[in-house]
Amino acid sequence: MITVYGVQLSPFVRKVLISLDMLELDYTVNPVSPMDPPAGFKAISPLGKVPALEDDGFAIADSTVICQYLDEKYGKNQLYPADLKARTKAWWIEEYADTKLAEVVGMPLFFERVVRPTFLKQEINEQLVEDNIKHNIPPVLDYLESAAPKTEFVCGALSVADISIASLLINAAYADYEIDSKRWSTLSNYLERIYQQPVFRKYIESDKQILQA
Ligand SMILES: N[C@@H](CCC(=O)N[C@@H](CS)C(=O)NCC(=O)O)C(=O)O
Repeated sequence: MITVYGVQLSPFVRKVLISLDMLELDYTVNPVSPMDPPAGFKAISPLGKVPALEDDGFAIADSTVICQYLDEKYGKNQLYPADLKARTKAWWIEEYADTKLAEVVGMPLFFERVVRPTFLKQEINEQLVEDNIKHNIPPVLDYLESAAPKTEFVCGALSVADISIASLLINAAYADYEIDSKRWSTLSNYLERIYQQPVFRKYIESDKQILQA
């Protein structure tokens, strides 16, 4: 029995949920908010962050650790390709997304424009958002434009590399940030291909319902 701890609007939680769907595994979600975790949550997630996952009592935290565990235990290299060079590329893109891309689309964009007003009922620091959009996001998208494939996905078939990038950039879209499809055309087309995948469409649909509610 697999339980995922975390809310699906978190890009790291969404990454794990989509990975579980790719592996066609059954799971339940315990919608723990990292802002109000239940007592004892640190026993499952020592840093107090989401996602965490429990598999028959075996608890692990961090989306990358979780995805690697799931692919090793249940996958046949669906999340990380078998070929070493392709797998290494997936590790790098996943790392870049979860650190650098998350840094520019997490707190100074999605948190400010969505979490702050919707869930915390606080004012948005729009100046901080605008500065971030002007100065910090473009170099990251420039790099992703150079790394995005013109056809298919980063490692050929859909892998954790694509899931990591798209899970974060979906949140940028929810925060009303539209990627300039002329300046970043390869990236825009690549993202569209990912969003059309059934595993993504399912979560995009349910995210919409959560955000509307
Ligand atoms: N590297 C972690 C990052 C997880 C993360 O930062 N989660 C955020 C929610 S999107 C969180 O729990 N933040 C609460 C905190 O930093 O205390 C992963 O890949 O799982």
